[in-house]
Amino acid sequence: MRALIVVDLQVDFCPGGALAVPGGDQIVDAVNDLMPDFDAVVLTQDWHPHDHSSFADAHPGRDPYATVQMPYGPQVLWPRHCVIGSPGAAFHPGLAVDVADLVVRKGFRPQIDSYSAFHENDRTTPTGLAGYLRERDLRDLTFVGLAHDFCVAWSAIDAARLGFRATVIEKATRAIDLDGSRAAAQAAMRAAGVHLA
Ligand code: VGL
Ligand code: ZN
Repeated sequence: MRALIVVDLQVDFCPGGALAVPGGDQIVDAVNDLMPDFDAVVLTQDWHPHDHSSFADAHPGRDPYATVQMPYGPQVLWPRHCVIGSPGAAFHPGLAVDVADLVVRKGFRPQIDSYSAFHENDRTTPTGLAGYLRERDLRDLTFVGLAHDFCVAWSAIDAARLGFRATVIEKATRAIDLDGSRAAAQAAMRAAGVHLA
């Protein structure tokens, strides 16, 4: 059985948002059109407390997009985005959210970020999504959404490592592309056995 995993298609990641991904809103129609082809649709939602440790303004003297060392490893500092309950944390208004079976929120623990839909950035604390998918026998996963080079890539790589079949439909994603992160993410996905379609 096949699931479509729609990653972080939220207002703050679209043009005009706090952490806008170029062209982020251009994929909404393509994502909606894919939904009927799957046995299940899962949405992920980046969902941060207002003082989340991934925000640059929680690190006095640091600029957005700098990298700092956290107890769990390197962390890019982001502009404040997807604050719990804020308009920017809402799904893009054109997204067919009613079709979704499950919404997975991530990044809600103040001290740790969570790019992947499966694990927080320590790469061990689970979100529970793997158990949900296995229990429903959804073994073949297709990833779309934002951002290609962060949350989509980390999710697809984790899925492959966890034994799922993982595909990314690249035309239904857009990248932040920070210092070549798009090409690096593509290489890492290929190395992990993710299919790039
Ligand atoms: C994301 C940076 C920070 C993403 C989320 O959805 O790719 N990127 N939070
Ligand atoms: Zn975030």
